Amino acid sequence: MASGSWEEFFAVHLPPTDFEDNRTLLKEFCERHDKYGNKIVLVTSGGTTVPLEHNTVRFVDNFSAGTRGSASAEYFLEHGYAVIFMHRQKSLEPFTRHFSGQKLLDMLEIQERGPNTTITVRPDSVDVLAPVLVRYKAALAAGAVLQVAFTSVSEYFWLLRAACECLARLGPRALLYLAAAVSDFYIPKDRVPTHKMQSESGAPVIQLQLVPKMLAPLVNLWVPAAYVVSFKLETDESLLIPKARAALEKYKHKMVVANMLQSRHHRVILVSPEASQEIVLTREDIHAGVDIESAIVSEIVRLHAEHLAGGGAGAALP
Ligand code: PAZ
Repeated sequence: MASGSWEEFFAVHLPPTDFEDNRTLLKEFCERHDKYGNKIVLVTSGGTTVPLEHNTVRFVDNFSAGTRGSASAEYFLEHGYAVIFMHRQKSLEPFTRHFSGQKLLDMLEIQERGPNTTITVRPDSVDVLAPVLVRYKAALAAGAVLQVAFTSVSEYFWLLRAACECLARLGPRALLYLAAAVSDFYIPKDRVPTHKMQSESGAPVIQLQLVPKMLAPLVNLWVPAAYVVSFKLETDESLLIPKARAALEKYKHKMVVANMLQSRHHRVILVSPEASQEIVLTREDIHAGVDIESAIVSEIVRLHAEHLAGGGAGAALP
């Protein structure tokens, strides 16, 4: 087993404590939707942490709030996909993302009449709440969403591999939409202290190591027939497209959605081996609250359908 390889990562890092429960849920979900010939998308969302202690008080984190993943999950449901939403614990989730902070409480009114207290939705909030509630209840009734959560990078990888192993049975009907911001660096298990680091010991020297690239086994071994879309985030525009193209060349998957940190919510570039296509929201779109994920997901759904119609061989951007 090569040092720094993905095999070594799984050999060294133990699965999370709730792993078997999640694996059972993933298996049941995939078997059920496979039986009906449904398409399933795995949406990964939010950022992974790198713990600095085994009993974790402190960790390295990243910026991702799960905006992209949670919005995309809703649009995939609208397109008839069953959705595995694999997200960072406490990051944004489909449907509830519309009511973060105190928004939901502000939509409610309370009438306190002794034991007959009633809570109602403010009349001016019904139009906001009702459409989201209708879509949420429909997804629930159809059993169309399964949510599983991770926190650390190792929990993410264990869940990712388990989800892939369950999705493999769907062949090309499985779509992977890997929008999570996964740490490129971590601290190997044997160099992580058990207990909270103490300041009396002086300033700690922390040496990070490269995380193995899981896209390679994912594309080649775990879900070889699936339609795989990865994401690439950069802060230096000159690196964005070259790095997206390099990833496609290296891993041979179907698409990279390239985005810049500063503009990610109104501009992305869909890069495929054959072409690239920019999606940009206008000022009016942004003002009207249009989600860029609506256009991203529509285009990916179109390409996935072409891919399926072509027997899983490949489909080109316009
Ligand atoms: O979660 P968010 O909406 O704030 O950000 C989305 C994103 C930038 C994390 C995503 O679009 C993305 O690029 N993910 C991959 C990041 C990476 O290069 O690892």
